[in-house]
Amino acid sequence: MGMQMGFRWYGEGNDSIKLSDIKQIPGVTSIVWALHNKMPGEVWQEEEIAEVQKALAPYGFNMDVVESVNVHDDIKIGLPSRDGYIANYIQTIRNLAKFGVKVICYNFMPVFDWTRTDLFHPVGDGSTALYYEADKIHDDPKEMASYILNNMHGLTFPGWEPERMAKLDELFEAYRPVTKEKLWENLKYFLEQLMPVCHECDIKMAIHMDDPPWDIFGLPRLLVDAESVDRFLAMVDDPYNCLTLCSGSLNANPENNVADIVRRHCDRIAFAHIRNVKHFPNGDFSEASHRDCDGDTGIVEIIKAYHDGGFDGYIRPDHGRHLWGEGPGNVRPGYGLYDRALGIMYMWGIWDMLDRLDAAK
Ligand code: DNO
Ligand code: MN
Repeated sequence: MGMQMGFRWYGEGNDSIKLSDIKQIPGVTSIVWALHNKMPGEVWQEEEIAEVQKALAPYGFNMDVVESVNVHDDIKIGLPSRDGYIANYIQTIRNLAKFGVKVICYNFMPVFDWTRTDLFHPVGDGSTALYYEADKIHDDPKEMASYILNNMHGLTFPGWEPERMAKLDELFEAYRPVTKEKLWENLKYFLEQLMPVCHECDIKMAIHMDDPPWDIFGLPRLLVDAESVDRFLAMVDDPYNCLTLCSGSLNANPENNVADIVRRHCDRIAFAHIRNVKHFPNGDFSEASHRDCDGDTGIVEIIKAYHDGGFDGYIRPDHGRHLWGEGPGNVRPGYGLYDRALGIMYMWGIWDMLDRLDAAK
């Protein structure tokens, strides 16, 4: 069957990109979606899911992949209240199953989702991309939060919403007892409750890699390299406990070899994110076009590893650059139309050629 191509879309009225535009990108069959108005811990109701189904139906897109159903902090911290939130998560899984959802992407990062210092950094050819400047990362999360709020063009990005930032002290206090080992335990507890339901519903849980893949502000991060991926898969050794293997997140650390991880665990990767990253000597990195030589992630080798592994899961271009008039005010950082569409054609180019070579063997 081969890889199944997806495109992340933020929903009617919430994304400037139209489904009719996505329809024109060759080979896209899945819309990667979410109910973005939902707070972590809330149950996703059937009527709300049905709305998305209704929007996708005229275009023939499936809704097989959700990114993300976010995990409530109490589950990550391991508070007694976690059981109630896990019960809600299970109800959401059951509701999603009624609509044929196959994969749920989520992450287990404390407090923050991905972190960058510049959302529209010039790449040098007139386009811009997400950028991480090591020197601009403040040790103090409050300073960091105010830097972010002042430099993100009035945008909020997941985990860094002003309402959450206002409660930063409380959140950090709550996470104080959560060591890295404790966080692993809490992740295990969460997944073990979910697995029987995932089997019943035929839905895979696919954890996203931590981005960037190292501890920040003294908060532990788990999914950071090959060793931690091994540990994660062995910890809950179940075919429904899977990865969202994000090439760019992992490769922010140049030591990580993403193609190796694909070769090792292809059958446990439910969802592949293809993102290219370029490194600079002082620890800075920029996101780049998907073309192999524009970054250091090894995109050709990664796609080849998926192909060799007989990958038939879901894949999507991850963050792209902002091109051809896309910029602050008209595009979600990293989620423009054009560069992701170019990335898809690049992936198909590699994939189709590998198919052809196999057929000629
Ligand atoms: C993905 C990023 C993240 C991701 C979440 C998954 O590449 O854009 O925001 O969606 O971490 O939970
Ligand atoms: Mn990703």
